Formats: sequence, structure tokens, C-alpha cells
Amino acid sequence: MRGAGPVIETRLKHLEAHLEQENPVLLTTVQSFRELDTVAYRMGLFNPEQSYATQIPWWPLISVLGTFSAGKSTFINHYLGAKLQRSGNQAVDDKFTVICFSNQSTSHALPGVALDSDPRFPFYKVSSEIEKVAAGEGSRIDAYLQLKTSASPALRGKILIDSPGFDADAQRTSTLKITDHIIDLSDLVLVFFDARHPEPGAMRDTLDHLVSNTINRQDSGKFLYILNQIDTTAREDNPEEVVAAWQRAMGDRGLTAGRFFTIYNDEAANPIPDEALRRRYEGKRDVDLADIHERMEQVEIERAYRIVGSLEKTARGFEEKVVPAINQLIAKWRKRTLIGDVIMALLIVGGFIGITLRLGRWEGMQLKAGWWDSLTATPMSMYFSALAAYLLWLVVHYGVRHLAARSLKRAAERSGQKLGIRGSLKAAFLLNTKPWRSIFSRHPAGWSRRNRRRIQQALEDADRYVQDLNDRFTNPSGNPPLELAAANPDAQHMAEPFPEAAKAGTTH
Ligand SMILES: Nc1nc2c(ncn2[C@@H]2O[C@H](COP(=O)(O)OP(=O)(O)O)[C@@H](O)[C@H]2O)c(=O)[nH]1
Ligand SMILES: [Mg+2]
Repeated sequence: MRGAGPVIETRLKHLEAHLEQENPVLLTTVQSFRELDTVAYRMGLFNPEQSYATQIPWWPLISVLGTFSAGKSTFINHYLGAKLQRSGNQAVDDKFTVICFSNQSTSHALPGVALDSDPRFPFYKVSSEIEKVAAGEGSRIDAYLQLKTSASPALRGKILIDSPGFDADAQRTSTLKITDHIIDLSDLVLVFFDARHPEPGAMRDTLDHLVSNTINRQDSGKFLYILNQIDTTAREDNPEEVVAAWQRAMGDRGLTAGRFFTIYNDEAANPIPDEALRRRYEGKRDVDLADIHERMEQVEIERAYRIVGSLEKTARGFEEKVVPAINQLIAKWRKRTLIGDVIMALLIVGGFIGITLRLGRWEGMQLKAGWWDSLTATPMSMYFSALAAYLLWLVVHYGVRHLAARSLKRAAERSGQKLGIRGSLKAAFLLNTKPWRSIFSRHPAGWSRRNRRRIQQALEDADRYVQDLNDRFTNPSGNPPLELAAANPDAQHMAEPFPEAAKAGTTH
């Protein structure tokens, strides 16, 4: 229980190596998480193959979903400023592509297995998810996922996911499952529609799955609905009608609030000969595209704060939740042990009296029984009898302690779950009931002065990271500073992030 095990150590090294390229502030947070890990190991909360750092997603995830041939890949290529993804009106990609930053200039395509086994990526362990819904498919992870890297500065600190089209007739359950998984993990979901086919029939699957099913989600704000290829309406007599029909179709699914964007891609677009009309189209497109890009950037910033928020929340959790919960369990355990001791003592004394009444008699203050006489005959034999009695009592007492601890295992598990404590509260509690721990000890095992200093240090570091992030992200572009580090620590589930401002590379 001293430090991180070899598997987790390797993972943390990978994580650090990647952050080194991307975001120095967040790189230093890994060190703080390691300190908290140490405390968790010593307290028995974590086994050596667990770490706070690997339990949170480090990259903001932006997924691009929507109808087949709507221009998803084209949009991504434009964003990256590189032709990474193939595009075309035929189904050119039937896999999900996870695109992440690497500063090596040539981009690599790696198989899905790489994603499944590397905890830096959001698909870590997705095969077991797939396996749950489609037996046998989990091992075919390569059929569904691939990884590409790109050195585009716009990609720094985030991960993009390109997806296959969404209108295949029979969506295989595994594809749907992956889509759902991606939606859950994503910080931002761009849902693409095709202005060439704004009729409800053509968009049915997308509407069903990416509109109807999502509007009631708690995180519905992360969905942006985009009508792409709007240039193709320039020839229509009534182009507004295309947009109106699209919005009606979504309204029919219950989606009425804003977040609608209409864009197109210059290079892929048909030229719009009428100069005034073209200007109008470009103007509107530029506004919407800038909004979309802004949202993509924002996600990255929020994530960085949330990682630090998570660090802070984890650090505070020791004092606020873990230690009180363990103390409570120890108090119950102590009580049960003492009650058990009393019961056992009464039983033993009772048994002793019973035996005595059968085998001997009391005369005055003296016990008259052959066995008692022989035990107390000489000082030596008295000494050994007392020792034997004491040893017997220890066996009884430790048996009672053990049973009392066992009787609280379930309670420890439940309390850990209820409080949302990561790691095993049960294991941490049981560590306190080991034979060498006193039932009267005042601090839980591992809650030493040294470890409390570690936590204090992590909290101080968290403050410093917030300042560093503020220095980095606040103002020059007019964005309001974010203050969610401490304010929004419960964003835990989707959590924490990391990024660096890839401000340098993106244009808008
Ligand atoms: N007119 C027009 N065509 C586009 C636009 N964006 C993409 N396309 C074309 O639409 C086709 C499908 O694009 P692609 O990016 O492969 O779509 P995906 O299936 O959603 O990834 C390609 O031939 C693109 O050149 C656009 O904004 N306007
Ligand atoms: Mg595509």
C-alpha cells in the first residue's frame, strides 16, 4: 500500500508525457493528484492500481454527429486546417474516428484497440461496454473505432470525434451504443443536418436519436444543432423556407429553444454568383461559425477549471467525508466490540460460576475445588494460570473485534456509495480493525500529520493553478473570466479537463 502499482504508474507517465506537450498547468496538477493518491493508499482507500488522476477524463471531448453526408468530415478538416478525414457523398467512413493532438507532424491512424487500452482516451474500456449490449462485438473494437493524430494547433487540448452517418437503415446496436457512449462523454455535441435534404424523412434517424432522445437530458445545453451546406439553398426562390422547415421538424420533436446554426464550407460550396446574395450568406455563416468555434474553445477552458475543481474537491473530501465516515464506522465498531466483550465476559464468568457450583463450593471467601486449588497452589502456577487466562481472553477479544468488524462491512460499503467516496471505504475501514490497531485510536489509519500536510499542500496548489489558469485564459479576447474552479466542483462526472488554450492556433 505504499505507492502506485506498475500499471497505474505507466499510465500516469503517459498522461504526463501527453500533458507536457499540451498544457503545463495541468501537467502540474497530476503531481498533486499523485499526492492525494498516496494518502488514499496509506488510508487503505485505494489499492495500488487506482489513482484519482486516471478516474477523470482529461480531454474535453467534442463530437460531431448527424446525418450521412451532411459535411461532418469537411467541417472537421476545415477546423483542423488539414485534410485529415476523407469526405464525399458515398459512405466513406463507417467508423468513429477519434482525433487527438500529437506534435509529430505526420498524422497516424491507430486501430481501435489503441483507444480501448489507453486511459488517456475517452474510449478506454469501451469494448466491455459494447460487449454488454452485443455479445461478441467487444473484441471487434477495430470495426468501430479508429484513432488519428494531428499536429493542428486548433486541436491542442481537445479531442474531436468524427462519426459515420446516422441514417443507415438498421443501425446496429453496437453503433448506437457507441453513439450513446460518445454523447455521454462529450462536453459538446455538434449535430449536423444537411440543407440539401431538410425533409423530415431524410433526417428521421437523426431526429429520433439526436433530438428527441436528448432534449430532456440534464446536459441538453451541450448540443448544438447545425444545418450545414446552406449554400445549396442560394438557388431556391425561398431559401428561408428550408431553414424554417428544418426548425419545424425539430420543433415537432420538442426542440424549440435556440442553438440553431446555419453554415456552409467555402471550399466545398457551390459558388453563389450573385454578389449581394453571396455577401449575405457569408455574413450569416461567419457569425454562426464563429459562435460554434467559440463554443468549442470554451469547452476546453471550462475543462481546465474543472480539473482543478476536481482536485480541490478530492482533497477536501478527505477531511469532509472520508475521515468522518471512517470515524463513524470505527465508533460503531468500538461499541460493538465493547458490548461483545461484556457479553463474552459475562458468559465466561457465568460458566466459571456454573462449573464451580457443580465441582466445588465456596467456604467463606474461599473457593474449594480441586482444579482451582491446583491452579493456585504455588505463586508460579498462579502466574501461569493468570497468563493463560489473559491469553484466552485475548483470543476471545480478538474474535469479538473481528466479528464486530465483519458485521460493519456492508454498512461501510453503503456509506461509501452514499457519500460518493472514490476507492473503497470498506477497505479503509477494515484497515483500522487490523489486530495492531487499537479500538481507541483517535485517528483513522493513514491520517497522519504528514498526510494531512499533503492534502493541505494539494489545496494550496489548487489555488495556484486557478491563478495560473486565470492568467492564461482571462481576457485578451474579451471572454469573461471563468470562476468555476471552486464554484462548480460537482461537474465531477464529466469532469475534469485540462487544456491549454490553444488560443495560439485557432482563428476567430
Ligand atoms: N455545397 C456544399 N457541399 C458540401 C459542404 N460541406 C461538405 N460538402 C460536400 O458534401 C459531401 C459530404 O461531405 P462529408 O464531409 O464527407 O460528409 P460526412 O459524411 O458528414 O462526413 C462532400 O462531397 C463534400 O464536399 C458545404 O458546406 N456545401
Ligand atoms: Mg464523414
